[in-house]
Amino acid sequence: MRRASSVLVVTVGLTLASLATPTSARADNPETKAAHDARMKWWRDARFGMFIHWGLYAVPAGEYRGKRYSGIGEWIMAYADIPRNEYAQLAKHFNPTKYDPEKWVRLAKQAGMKYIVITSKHHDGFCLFDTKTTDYNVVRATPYGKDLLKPLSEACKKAGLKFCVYYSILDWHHPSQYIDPDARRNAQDATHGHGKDRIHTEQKAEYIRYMKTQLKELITQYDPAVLWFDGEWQDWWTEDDGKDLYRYVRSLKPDIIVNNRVGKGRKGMEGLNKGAGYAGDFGTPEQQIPATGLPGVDWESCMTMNDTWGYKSFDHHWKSTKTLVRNLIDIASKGGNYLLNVGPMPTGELPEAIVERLEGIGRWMKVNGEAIHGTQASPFPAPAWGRYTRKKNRIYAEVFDWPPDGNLHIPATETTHARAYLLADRHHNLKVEAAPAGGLAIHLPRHAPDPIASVVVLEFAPR
Ligand code: FHN
Repeated sequence: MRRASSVLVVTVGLTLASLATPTSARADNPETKAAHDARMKWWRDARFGMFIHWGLYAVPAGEYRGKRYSGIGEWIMAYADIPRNEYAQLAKHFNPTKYDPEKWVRLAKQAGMKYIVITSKHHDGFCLFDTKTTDYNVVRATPYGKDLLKPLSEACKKAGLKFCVYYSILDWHHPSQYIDPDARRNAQDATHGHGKDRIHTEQKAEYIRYMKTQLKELITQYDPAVLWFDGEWQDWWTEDDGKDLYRYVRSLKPDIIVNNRVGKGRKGMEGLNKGAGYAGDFGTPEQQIPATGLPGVDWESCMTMNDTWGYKSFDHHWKSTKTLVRNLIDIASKGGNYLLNVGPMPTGELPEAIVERLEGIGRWMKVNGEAIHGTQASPFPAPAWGRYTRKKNRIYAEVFDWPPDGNLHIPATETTHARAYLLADRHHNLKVEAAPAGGLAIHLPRHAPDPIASVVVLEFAPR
């Protein structure tokens, strides 16, 4: 019996995107493909992670001095044009006494998430961790007075999830940076020139030292598995700066994984690299899913559950659990990871709408998780009725629209197969036969076991 992969070889016209080629920890010692694959393995198998945007911006929650802002919650300092010292006063009101990292980790794990990425410092420069570099941190500046990352990193470790941190290169609080006066004066957008951020050139080296000190604290104190950089778009940050920072963090922790926002590789919100050789280990599409799989490219779509990353009290535009599960399936079918965001409240609680969705995703994943975790991209183009993923000698057909005639057509090139069954009913074999038009026809029961997506497994005898 030939291996399933040879049985199911289908040439599909894919637009080969730029390949994200690994950048080594040391310029003179390129990482081998085998070493890179070993470093990326847990991340590729994970397929699904939790993004957490949390910080002082949760206090105004999208509203400031009686005005509500339509933009993303964590940009309130920009949208409300709040001077940095006035914004820093929010720290006095940040007291998440109901913070329960064990509960967050439990929710993530039961949802099938294998890693958690939390903002250690967003663009506002406020640090959620115990840092010696600035008093502008949760331990020194808030009534809460305790490190937020430490208990979360410990809860992740206990539960077997990877703890990861987001870190913004852009820092609106740091004295080295400012808004371009012309950009500010002429700002037509709601951000008052933020996004056109400048640095006092003579202070850039000092700021990079500041970042490296904080990154060393993050790596040595919390042992993150991924460093998720962001805020790299301003002109004063270069690809060489990114390569230097990439090598620096990998010199501290050689097996750490770093996204492509450490440098200047990404093409805007599409998130994939403009070409080869840019720093970073994976592409970062934001609020979108690539149209097709991208052979040879590691990528992760980061997306929100409503319309904001940081908590907003009046953003109730929640995606349904069905949409969130089908996004996960679509992304996995293309060989990517899904980084799904939650925005905690200033109390330390997660909005009930988020908890409900995580629990709903968990109910689907409890039955069907094996069709996501550890899978590779579909060997076929996406069918109209759903998606495919694959793992070893199995093809998983995630059926969104149950076929009215009860026949599911799979374009397998050979008809030799072991068996077919529903993940929701593993012990009942389904009838499989060669389809007149080629491929296989699997005879399904009358009703779909799950209205979100029902998974049919086509299992080929291992070679
Ligand atoms: O400006 C940030 C934004 O606040 C948020 O953190 C997203 C999440 O990927 N990244 C930037 C926008 O691309």
